[in-house]
Formats: sequence, structure tokens, C-alpha cells
Amino acid sequence: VKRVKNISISRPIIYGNTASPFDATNKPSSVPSDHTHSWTVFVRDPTKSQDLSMIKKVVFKLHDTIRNPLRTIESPPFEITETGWGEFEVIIKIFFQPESNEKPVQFYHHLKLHPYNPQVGESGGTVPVGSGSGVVNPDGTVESVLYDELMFNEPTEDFFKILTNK
Ligand code: SLL
Repeated sequence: VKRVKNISISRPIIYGNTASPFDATNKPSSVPSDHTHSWTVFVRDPTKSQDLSMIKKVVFKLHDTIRNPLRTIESPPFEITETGWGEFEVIIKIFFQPESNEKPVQFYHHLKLHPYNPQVGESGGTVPVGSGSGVVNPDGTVESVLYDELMFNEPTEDFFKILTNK
């Protein structure tokens, strides 16, 4: 395959999760009684362009206590929404378009349901606590999101076209 020499293209990406606790008023009766939260784990483009055309599919490996723990999403939005009771490690594997000849990229994300801030302690709060921790939004949702950059060195000519929309 022909590669475009002396060029590397990087694409920003964010991945992580949001979670909202159930309470007596918002818990659907279909949700098992031991489930405390609803959550969404996702891979997104942080820019306004929302261009993820370089991605062929995203495979999310969830905890074995969840039905069908291996989930494959073939088109955007690359996300899974579920309900549950516990935090665990999600393996997020991003596969690129076949013409890229790129190996898949794997991220580990700790699914956060509970806010935790050693400086604030039990009282909670709205202080961002840094990457990998749960940040509480004013509406009570918890968020744990990481920014990264996907680097493509000397992309194939076909993949270069996809990356640059040509
Ligand atoms: C651990 N942190 O590492 C625990 C595992 C698993 C959470 C937490 C299951 C929900 C369902 C669920 O929330 N699992 O029943 O679908 O051992």
C-alpha cells in the first residue's frame, strides 16, 4: 500500500462516561431493584466538526455481570447506555477503516458512578477533580472524561483522503 511520506495526522478524541443516580421519582419499574445508576460510556469527537469517519467500529467490553458484555457499535454515536450498581473497567477498542492498515487502539476507562474528591471529602461539591475521577455537574450527574489524540504516521493514501475529507 502507498503511504503518504513524512506526514503525521493527529485527531482529537474524547472517551469516558456520564452517570446519573436513580431516585424514587425517576427510576423506571423495568430497572432491577439493585441498580442505582444509569450510565453512558462513549467515544466522541471533541470538536464541532464531529467527524469520526476514520472509525470503522468501536467495541466496548463491559463487566461480565452485564448481559452481552461485548458490544460492537458500527456507526456514530459510539456509545452504550445501561443501568447498574457498580463501577468497573471498560475496555474501549477503536477500529479504523480497513484501508487505513492501522492497528486498533485500546483505551481503559474506569466507569465512574460516584463522585470522589479527596480534598472535598464526603460533602461532595462541584469542583473538578482531575482526569479519571468523577466530576459532579450541577444537575447531579457524574462525569469522567478523558481527552486524547490519535496519531497516524504516514497514513495510507486512501486513509489520508478519509482523514482530510478529500
Ligand atoms: C468489581 N466493581 O470490580 C465490581 C464490579 C460490576 C457492576 C461492578 C451489573 C448490572 C447488571 C453491574 O452494575 N455490575 O446487573 O446488569 O468486582
